[in-house]
Amino acid sequence: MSGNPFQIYSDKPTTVDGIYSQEEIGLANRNSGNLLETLALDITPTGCHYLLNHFDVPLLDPKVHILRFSGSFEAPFELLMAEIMTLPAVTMPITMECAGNGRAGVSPRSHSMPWMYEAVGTSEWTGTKLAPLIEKACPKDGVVEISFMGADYGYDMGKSHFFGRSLTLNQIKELDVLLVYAMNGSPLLPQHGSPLRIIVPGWYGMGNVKWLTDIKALTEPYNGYQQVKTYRFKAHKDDPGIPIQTIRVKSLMVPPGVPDWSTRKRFVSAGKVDLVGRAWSGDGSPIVKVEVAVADEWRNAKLFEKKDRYAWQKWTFSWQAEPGEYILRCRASDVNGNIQPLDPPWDQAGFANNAAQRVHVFVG
Ligand SMILES: Nc1nc2c(c(=O)[nH]1)N[C@H]1C(S)=C(S)[C@@H](COP(=O)(O)O)O[C@H]1N2
Ligand SMILES: [Mo]
Repeated sequence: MSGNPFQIYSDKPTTVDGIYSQEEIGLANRNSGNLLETLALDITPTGCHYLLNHFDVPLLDPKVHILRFSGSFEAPFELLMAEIMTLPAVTMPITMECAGNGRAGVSPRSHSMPWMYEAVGTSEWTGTKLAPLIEKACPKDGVVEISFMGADYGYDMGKSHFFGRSLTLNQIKELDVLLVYAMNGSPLLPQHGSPLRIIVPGWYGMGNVKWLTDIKALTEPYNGYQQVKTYRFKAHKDDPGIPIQTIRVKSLMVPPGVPDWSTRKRFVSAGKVDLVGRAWSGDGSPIVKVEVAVADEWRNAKLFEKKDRYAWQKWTFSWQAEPGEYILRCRASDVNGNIQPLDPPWDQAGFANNAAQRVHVFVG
Protein backbone atom coordinates (compact mmCIF):
# COMPACT_ATOMS: atom_id res chain seq x y z
CA MET A 1 0.00 0.00 0.00
CA SER A 2 1.14 3.55 -0.52
CA GLY A 3 0.81 6.62 1.67
CA ASN A 4 0.65 6.83 5.42
CA PRO A 5 -1.75 4.34 7.04
CA PHE A 6 -1.25 5.99 10.45
CA GLN A 7 -2.64 9.41 9.46
CA ILE A 8 -5.87 8.50 11.19
CA TYR A 9 -4.04 7.84 14.50
CA SER A 10 -3.40 11.47 15.31
CA ASP A 11 -4.83 11.07 18.82
CA LYS A 12 -3.49 8.88 21.63
CA PRO A 13 -5.69 5.96 22.72
CA THR A 14 -7.66 6.71 25.90
CA THR A 15 -6.44 5.19 29.17
CA VAL A 16 -7.90 4.04 32.47
CA ASP A 17 -5.71 4.49 35.56
CA GLY A 18 -4.11 1.22 36.62
CA ILE A 19 -5.39 -0.74 33.60
CA TYR A 20 -2.96 -1.25 30.73
CA SER A 21 -3.69 -2.10 27.11
CA GLN A 22 -1.94 -4.92 25.22
CA GLU A 23 -0.05 -2.24 23.28
CA GLU A 24 1.28 -0.65 26.47
CA ILE A 25 2.35 -4.07 27.77
CA GLY A 26 4.14 -4.58 24.45
CA LEU A 27 5.95 -1.27 24.93
CA ALA A 28 6.88 -2.20 28.48
CA ASN A 29 8.30 -5.55 27.36
CA ARG A 30 10.55 -3.86 24.81
CA ASN A 31 11.62 -0.98 27.04
CA SER A 32 13.01 -2.75 30.08
CA GLY A 33 13.60 -0.89 33.33
CA ASN A 34 16.46 -0.83 35.79
CA LEU A 35 16.28 -3.31 38.69
CA LEU A 36 16.03 -1.11 41.79
CA GLU A 37 18.37 -3.42 43.76
CA THR A 38 21.22 -2.13 41.55
CA LEU A 39 20.74 1.31 43.18
CA ALA A 40 23.17 -0.09 45.75
CA LEU A 41 25.91 0.44 43.14
CA ASP A 42 27.55 3.61 41.80
CA ILE A 43 27.46 2.22 38.27
CA THR A 44 24.43 0.38 36.91
CA PRO A 45 25.42 -2.96 35.34
CA THR A 46 25.11 -2.50 31.58
CA GLY A 47 22.45 -5.19 31.23
CA CYS A 48 20.29 -3.46 33.86
CA HIS A 49 20.40 0.03 32.33
CA TYR A 50 16.88 0.98 31.30
CA LEU A 51 15.93 1.12 27.62
CA LEU A 52 13.71 3.57 25.81
CA ASN A 53 13.41 2.90 22.10
CA HIS A 54 10.57 4.53 20.21
CA PHE A 55 10.89 2.43 17.07
CA ASP A 56 12.92 -0.68 16.09
CA VAL A 57 16.61 -1.03 16.92
CA PRO A 58 18.64 -0.40 13.74
CA LEU A 59 21.43 -2.97 13.44
CA LEU A 60 24.31 -0.85 12.16
CA ASP A 61 27.79 -2.08 11.19
CA PRO A 62 30.43 -0.06 13.09
CA LYS A 63 33.02 -0.85 10.40
CA VAL A 64 31.17 1.12 7.71
CA HIS A 65 29.12 3.53 9.82
CA ILE A 66 29.56 7.17 8.79
CA LEU A 67 28.74 10.30 10.78
CA ARG A 68 27.93 13.18 8.43
CA PHE A 69 28.24 16.87 9.30
CA SER A 70 26.02 18.71 6.82
CA GLY A 71 23.74 21.72 6.35
CA SER A 72 24.99 25.24 7.00
CA PHE A 73 28.59 24.46 7.92
CA GLU A 74 31.53 26.25 6.21
CA ALA A 75 33.60 23.07 6.29
CA PRO A 76 31.31 20.02 6.37
CA PHE A 77 32.98 16.60 6.71
CA GLU A 78 32.31 12.95 7.40
CA LEU A 79 33.86 10.63 9.98
CA LEU A 80 34.19 6.87 10.16
CA MET A 81 34.02 5.22 13.59
CA ALA A 82 37.74 4.43 13.35
CA GLU A 83 38.42 8.16 12.92
CA ILE A 84 36.13 9.16 15.80
CA MET A 85 38.01 6.74 18.05
CA THR A 86 41.33 8.50 17.39
CA LEU A 87 39.93 11.81 18.74
CA PRO A 88 40.69 12.83 22.37
CA ALA A 89 38.66 10.45 24.55
CA VAL A 90 36.84 11.23 27.79
CA THR A 91 35.03 8.85 30.14
CA MET A 92 32.34 10.28 32.42
CA PRO A 93 29.90 8.62 34.83
CA ILE A 94 26.55 10.18 33.93
CA THR A 95 23.14 9.52 35.44
CA MET A 96 20.51 9.20 32.72
CA GLU A 97 16.78 9.35 33.41
CA CYS A 98 13.89 9.11 30.97
CA ALA A 99 11.54 12.11 31.04
CA GLY A 100 8.69 9.60 31.17
CA ASN A 101 9.96 8.02 34.40
CA GLY A 102 7.08 8.00 36.90
CA ARG A 103 4.37 8.35 34.25
CA ALA A 104 2.32 5.48 35.71
CA GLY A 105 1.86 7.55 38.87
CA VAL A 106 0.29 10.56 37.12
CA SER A 107 -3.50 10.60 36.92
CA PRO A 108 -5.11 10.56 34.44
CA ARG A 109 -2.18 9.09 32.58
CA SER A 110 -1.39 9.37 28.90
CA HIS A 111 -0.97 6.27 26.67
CA SER A 112 2.79 5.74 26.53
CA MET A 113 5.54 3.77 28.22
CA PRO A 114 4.15 3.12 31.74
CA TRP A 115 7.23 3.66 33.89
CA MET A 116 7.02 3.51 37.67
CA TYR A 117 10.51 4.39 39.04
CA GLU A 118 12.97 2.33 37.02
CA ALA A 119 13.88 4.47 33.99
CA VAL A 120 17.14 5.72 35.49
CA GLY A 121 20.71 4.47 35.66
CA THR A 122 24.31 5.59 35.75
CA SER A 123 26.93 4.45 33.24
CA GLU A 124 30.49 5.35 32.45
CA TRP A 125 30.19 6.78 28.97
CA THR A 126 33.26 7.03 26.76
CA GLY A 127 33.52 9.23 23.72
CA THR A 128 34.80 12.55 22.51
CA LYS A 129 33.52 16.07 23.14
CA LEU A 130 31.13 17.35 20.50
CA ALA A 131 31.92 21.09 20.73
CA PRO A 132 35.38 20.93 19.07
CA LEU A 133 33.90 19.01 16.10
CA ILE A 134 31.17 21.61 15.62
CA GLU A 135 33.86 24.29 15.75
CA LYS A 136 35.89 22.41 13.15
CA ALA A 137 32.88 22.17 10.82
CA CYS A 138 32.36 25.91 11.45
CA PRO A 139 28.67 26.86 11.49
CA LYS A 140 27.89 29.62 8.96
CA ASP A 141 26.57 32.99 10.12
CA GLY A 142 22.87 32.68 10.88
CA VAL A 143 23.03 29.13 12.24
CA VAL A 144 20.70 28.87 15.25
CA GLU A 145 20.60 25.16 16.05
CA ILE A 146 22.33 21.88 15.38
CA SER A 147 20.18 18.80 14.82
CA PHE A 148 21.10 15.20 15.65
CA MET A 149 19.45 12.45 13.65
CA GLY A 150 19.24 8.76 14.45
CA ALA A 151 18.88 5.87 11.99
CA ASP A 152 15.57 4.71 13.52
CA TYR A 153 12.41 5.58 11.63
CA GLY A 154 8.74 5.19 12.42
CA TYR A 155 5.40 6.87 13.06
CA ASP A 156 3.94 8.77 15.99
CA MET A 157 0.52 10.42 16.09
CA GLY A 158 0.26 9.98 12.33
CA LYS A 159 3.65 11.55 11.54
CA SER A 160 6.56 9.59 10.06
CA HIS A 161 10.08 10.62 11.03
CA PHE A 162 13.59 9.61 11.93
CA PHE A 163 14.20 10.10 15.67
CA GLY A 164 15.91 13.48 15.92
CA ARG A 165 16.59 16.24 18.41
CA SER A 166 18.39 19.58 18.38
CA LEU A 167 20.45 21.86 20.59
CA THR A 168 21.44 25.51 20.24
CA LEU A 169 25.12 26.38 19.76
CA ASN A 170 25.19 27.77 23.32
CA GLN A 171 23.68 24.60 24.78
CA ILE A 172 26.36 22.54 23.03
CA LYS A 173 29.07 24.72 24.61
CA GLU A 174 27.53 24.78 28.08
CA LEU A 175 26.39 21.19 28.43
CA ASP A 176 29.55 19.05 27.91
CA VAL A 177 27.79 17.14 25.13
CA LEU A 178 29.61 13.91 24.24
CA LEU A 179 29.74 11.76 21.09
CA VAL A 180 29.74 8.34 22.73
CA TYR A 181 30.82 4.91 21.47
CA ALA A 182 31.37 2.92 24.69
CA MET A 183 29.36 2.20 27.83
CA ASN A 184 31.07 0.85 30.95
CA GLY A 185 34.21 0.06 28.97
CA SER A 186 32.56 -1.93 26.16
CA PRO A 187 31.32 -0.88 22.73
CA LEU A 188 27.70 0.34 22.82
CA LEU A 189 25.18 -2.50 22.61
CA PRO A 190 22.73 -2.38 19.69
CA GLN A 191 19.84 -1.35 21.96
CA HIS A 192 21.86 1.51 23.49
CA GLY A 193 22.72 3.11 20.15
CA SER A 194 25.58 1.14 18.58
CA PRO A 195 27.89 2.33 17.21
CA LEU A 196 27.40 6.02 18.11
CA ARG A 197 25.10 8.23 20.15
CA ILE A 198 25.21 11.56 21.89
CA ILE A 199 24.87 12.16 25.62
CA VAL A 200 23.61 15.48 26.97
CA PRO A 201 24.64 15.34 30.64
CA GLY A 202 22.16 16.66 33.19
CA TRP A 203 19.16 16.63 30.86
CA TYR A 204 16.41 14.04 30.63
CA GLY A 205 17.25 11.18 28.27
CA MET A 206 15.37 12.22 25.10
CA GLY A 207 18.31 14.31 23.88
CA ASN A 208 20.73 11.37 23.94
CA VAL A 209 20.14 10.48 20.28
CA LYS A 210 21.16 6.88 19.51
CA TRP A 211 22.31 5.36 16.19
CA LEU A 212 23.56 8.82 15.25
CA THR A 213 23.99 9.33 11.49
CA ASP A 214 23.71 13.08 10.87
CA ILE A 215 24.67 16.34 12.53
CA LYS A 216 23.16 19.27 10.65
CA ALA A 217 23.61 23.02 11.07
CA LEU A 218 20.25 24.77 10.78
CA THR A 219 19.35 28.40 10.12
CA GLU A 220 15.81 27.82 11.47
CA PRO A 221 14.92 26.04 14.72
CA TYR A 222 14.60 22.26 14.20
CA ASN A 223 10.95 21.30 13.89
CA GLY A 224 11.19 17.50 14.07
CA TYR A 225 8.44 15.58 15.83
CA GLN A 226 10.51 14.62 18.89
CA GLN A 227 11.46 18.27 19.43
CA VAL A 228 8.23 20.18 18.89
CA LYS A 229 5.38 17.68 19.35
CA THR A 230 6.56 15.85 22.46
CA TYR A 231 8.98 16.21 25.38
CA ARG A 232 7.16 19.37 26.41
CA PHE A 233 5.37 20.16 29.64
CA LYS A 234 1.74 20.56 28.64
CA ALA A 235 -1.21 21.54 30.78
CA HIS A 236 -3.57 19.96 28.25
CA LYS A 237 -3.38 18.12 24.92
CA ASP A 238 -3.44 21.20 22.66
CA ASP A 239 -1.03 23.27 24.75
CA PRO A 240 2.17 23.91 22.69
CA GLY A 241 3.99 23.42 25.98
CA ILE A 242 7.42 24.22 27.39
CA PRO A 243 10.46 22.16 26.30
CA ILE A 244 11.62 19.59 28.86
CA GLN A 245 15.32 19.93 29.60
CA THR A 246 17.08 19.46 32.95
CA ILE A 247 16.33 16.53 35.24
CA ARG A 248 14.21 17.30 38.31
CA VAL A 249 15.59 16.53 41.77
CA LYS A 250 14.88 12.91 42.69
CA SER A 251 15.92 10.02 44.95
CA LEU A 252 15.23 6.31 45.09
CA MET A 253 15.96 3.56 47.62
CA VAL A 254 16.73 -0.10 47.17
CA PRO A 255 13.49 -1.69 48.38
CA PRO A 256 14.56 -3.42 51.63
CA GLY A 257 13.92 -7.04 52.61
CA VAL A 258 12.39 -9.54 50.21
CA PRO A 259 9.44 -9.19 47.82
CA ASP A 260 6.24 -11.12 47.40
CA TRP A 261 6.05 -12.32 43.78
CA SER A 262 2.46 -11.19 43.21
CA THR A 263 1.87 -8.09 45.31
CA ARG A 264 5.46 -6.79 45.06
CA LYS A 265 5.12 -5.72 48.70
CA ARG A 266 8.12 -6.44 50.91
CA PHE A 267 8.87 -8.44 54.06
CA VAL A 268 11.55 -7.11 56.41
CA SER A 269 12.81 -8.67 59.65
CA ALA A 270 12.40 -6.48 62.75
CA GLY A 271 15.54 -4.78 64.01
CA LYS A 272 18.15 -2.62 62.35
CA VAL A 273 17.57 -2.25 58.60
CA ASP A 274 20.20 -0.45 56.51
CA LEU A 275 18.48 1.48 53.73
CA VAL A 276 20.56 2.62 50.78
CA GLY A 277 19.74 4.67 47.73
CA ARG A 278 20.82 7.33 45.26
CA ALA A 279 19.82 10.95 44.69
CA TRP A 280 20.39 13.25 41.70
CA SER A 281 19.30 16.50 40.12
CA GLY A 282 19.50 18.32 36.80
CA ASP A 283 22.61 19.93 35.31
CA GLY A 284 24.67 17.99 37.85
CA SER A 285 23.48 20.21 40.73
CA PRO A 286 24.57 18.67 44.04
CA ILE A 287 22.05 17.14 46.42
CA VAL A 288 22.18 18.78 49.86
CA LYS A 289 19.72 16.63 51.80
CA VAL A 290 17.92 13.30 51.65
CA GLU A 291 15.15 12.48 54.10
CA VAL A 292 13.42 9.19 54.80
CA ALA A 293 9.88 8.87 56.12
CA VAL A 294 8.69 5.87 58.06
CA ALA A 295 5.01 6.29 58.92
CA ASP A 296 5.09 9.93 57.72
CA GLU A 297 7.84 11.08 60.07
CA TRP A 298 10.74 12.56 58.07
CA ARG A 299 14.33 12.12 59.26
CA ASN A 300 17.65 12.97 57.62
CA ALA A 301 19.56 10.25 55.83
CA LYS A 302 23.35 10.21 55.66
CA LEU A 303 24.33 11.77 52.33
CA PHE A 304 27.65 10.96 50.67
CA GLU A 305 29.63 13.63 48.81
CA LYS A 306 29.26 14.16 45.12
CA LYS A 307 32.09 12.36 43.33
CA ASP A 308 31.30 13.23 39.72
CA ARG A 309 29.38 16.23 38.51
CA TYR A 310 26.81 14.35 36.44
CA ALA A 311 26.49 11.18 38.54
CA TRP A 312 24.05 10.53 41.36
CA GLN A 313 25.01 10.58 45.05
CA LYS A 314 24.75 7.72 47.51
CA TRP A 315 22.75 7.96 50.72
CA THR A 316 22.10 5.56 53.60
CA PHE A 317 19.65 5.44 56.49
CA SER A 318 19.58 3.20 59.52
CA TRP A 319 16.02 2.16 60.38
CA GLN A 320 15.05 0.46 63.64
CA ALA A 321 12.17 -1.53 62.21
CA GLU A 322 9.37 -2.42 64.63
CA PRO A 323 6.75 -5.01 63.67
CA GLY A 324 3.95 -3.52 61.59
CA GLU A 325 3.01 -2.35 58.09
CA TYR A 326 4.68 0.75 56.66
CA ILE A 327 5.05 2.95 53.60
CA LEU A 328 8.70 3.99 53.33
CA ARG A 329 9.44 7.15 51.39
CA CYS A 330 12.56 9.14 50.53
CA ARG A 331 12.94 12.66 49.19
CA ALA A 332 15.93 14.71 48.12
CA SER A 333 16.64 18.46 48.09
CA ASP A 334 19.20 20.02 45.75
CA VAL A 335 21.52 22.98 46.17
CA ASN A 336 19.11 25.24 44.24
CA GLY A 337 16.38 24.77 46.85
CA ASN A 338 14.37 22.23 44.84
CA ILE A 339 12.74 19.45 46.85
CA GLN A 340 10.83 16.40 45.67
CA PRO A 341 7.05 16.75 46.01
CA LEU A 342 5.02 14.11 47.85
CA ASP A 343 2.38 13.98 45.12
CA PRO A 344 3.03 13.72 41.36
CA PRO A 345 3.28 17.09 39.61
CA TRP A 346 0.66 17.35 36.86
CA ASP A 347 1.66 17.01 33.25
CA GLN A 348 -0.64 15.99 30.42
CA ALA A 349 1.76 13.29 29.17
CA GLY A 350 3.01 12.35 32.64
CA PHE A 351 6.51 13.74 32.13
CA ALA A 352 9.08 14.33 34.87
CA ASN A 353 7.12 12.90 37.80
CA ASN A 354 9.63 13.22 40.63
CA ALA A 355 7.24 12.52 43.52
CA ALA A 356 8.84 10.74 46.48
CA GLN A 357 9.04 6.95 46.05
CA ARG A 358 6.68 4.71 48.06
CA VAL A 359 7.76 1.25 49.21
CA HIS A 360 5.18 -0.91 50.99
CA VAL A 361 6.76 -3.13 53.67
CA PHE A 362 5.66 -5.54 56.38
CA VAL A 363 7.98 -5.89 59.36
CA GLY A 364 7.79 -9.11 61.35
N1 LIG B 1 17.57 7.38 17.95
C1 LIG B 1 16.96 7.35 19.16
N2 LIG B 1 17.58 7.92 20.21
C2 LIG B 1 16.99 7.92 21.42
C3 LIG B 1 15.71 7.34 21.62
C4 LIG B 1 15.09 6.72 20.50
O1 LIG B 1 14.00 6.16 20.58
N3 LIG B 1 15.75 6.76 19.28
N4 LIG B 1 15.13 7.42 22.86
C5 LIG B 1 15.58 8.51 23.72
C6 LIG B 1 15.06 8.46 25.06
S1 LIG B 1 13.49 9.03 25.27
C7 LIG B 1 15.82 8.08 26.14
S2 LIG B 1 15.22 8.19 27.71
C8 LIG B 1 17.19 7.57 25.94
C9 LIG B 1 17.32 6.18 26.52
O2 LIG B 1 18.61 5.65 26.30
P1 LIG B 1 18.89 4.13 26.67
O3 LIG B 1 17.83 3.29 26.01
O4 LIG B 1 20.26 3.83 26.20
O5 LIG B 1 18.78 4.04 28.17
O6 LIG B 1 17.58 7.52 24.57
C10 LIG B 1 17.09 8.59 23.78
N5 LIG B 1 17.64 8.48 22.46
MO1 LIG C 1 12.99 9.03 27.53
